[in-house]
Amino acid sequence: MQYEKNDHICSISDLIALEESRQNLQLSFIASENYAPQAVRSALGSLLGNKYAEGYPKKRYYAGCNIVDSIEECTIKSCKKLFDPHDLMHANVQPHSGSGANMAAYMAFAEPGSRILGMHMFSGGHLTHGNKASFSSSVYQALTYKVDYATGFMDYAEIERLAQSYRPKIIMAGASAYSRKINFERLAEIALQTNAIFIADIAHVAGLIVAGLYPNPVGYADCVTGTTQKTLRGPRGGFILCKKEFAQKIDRAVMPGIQGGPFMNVIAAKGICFDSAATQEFKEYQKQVLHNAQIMTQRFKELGYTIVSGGTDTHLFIIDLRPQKIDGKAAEEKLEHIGIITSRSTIPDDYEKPFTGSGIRLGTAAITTRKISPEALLNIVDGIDACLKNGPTEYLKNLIEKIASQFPIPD
Ligand code: DSN
Repeated sequence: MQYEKNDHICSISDLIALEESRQNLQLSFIASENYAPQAVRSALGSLLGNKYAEGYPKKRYYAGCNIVDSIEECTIKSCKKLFDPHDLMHANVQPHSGSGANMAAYMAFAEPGSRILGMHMFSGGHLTHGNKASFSSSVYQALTYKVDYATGFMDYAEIERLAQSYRPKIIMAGASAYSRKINFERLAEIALQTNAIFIADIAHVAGLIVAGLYPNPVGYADCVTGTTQKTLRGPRGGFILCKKEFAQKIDRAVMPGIQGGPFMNVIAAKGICFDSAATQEFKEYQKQVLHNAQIMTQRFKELGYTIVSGGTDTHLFIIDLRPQKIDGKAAEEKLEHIGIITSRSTIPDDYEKPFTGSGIRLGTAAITTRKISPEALLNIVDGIDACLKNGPTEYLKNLIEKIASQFPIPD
């Protein structure tokens, strides 16, 4: 196969060419991935990466920043226009990642040792929402809430009960593997009642929010964190919106709190991403992302698979593979052999560790960028089913390569 790694190749440019080939010939269903357009990639590779600009526009610690100041100001403006049209919030577009954005948000609102309440990883929460392997649990005293195991949906009465008894300084909402709409208004009420700061992490659903297909926490949350590389289809990176009264706390927590110099090339690429997300074309793309996730879950259900929570309101869904008697890691590996790239996932009442997981998570943001047809998507689901049941075959690998070449990654 053209992208198979040869251990004798140690030229980075040759390896980049192989990776390009792999991305073209395989199909990404990783919910946190997308194919960023050429304009975003050009900004990332531009000489803006040469510029040091510690500080914020017009308040830098280096000379020569007048042009990058304008770039950062434009990016902030575009970010606010997308998520905060009523100008309620302050935006910081410097976080290098979503984890960094969450770290800065915690730092702005809570002293080390303070209590935080976030979603348990098996229920779909991110590592930084209080998982014991993350700073969010070693620096803070984290308690996690779980979805209702019977339905797979968030249990707001239970979150309220936990918030009232635990009295956390911060309530964190948002997820990496929860496919349903989140009631941000209800969580804001719980935070208000319990005197907690409410942070909403929209890393996964940001693109759906700007298209009006998912609730926007702006107006409810004290602080919103997000990433640009997932449904937003931009560069790898984070951003934060916070109520204006918290602007200084957030800016200080990002720099000098946890970061030094901002990546000006990435900030420019975020600006391009935000501008492209404001277009009608992007809204149509998001509708299709959602539709494709629904086509896939429907077909998987017809084939007898169990979808956690019974379906999806987003770009992603999790298949509970326990009835198929295959774990997530084994399923991920089998599918990789035929060019279907997924990520193993834990499920709410899992008995496996995250490295194995009892499920797989699939997302449709990347495949929709390739403008996949509904027919091809159904063929892919049938191919996944055949691969999980009977193992990877040359036939299935060729089928996926054929579909990949029919729906190339656009420039
Ligand atoms: N770990 C990422 C994901 O795949 O959802 C989020 O940071």
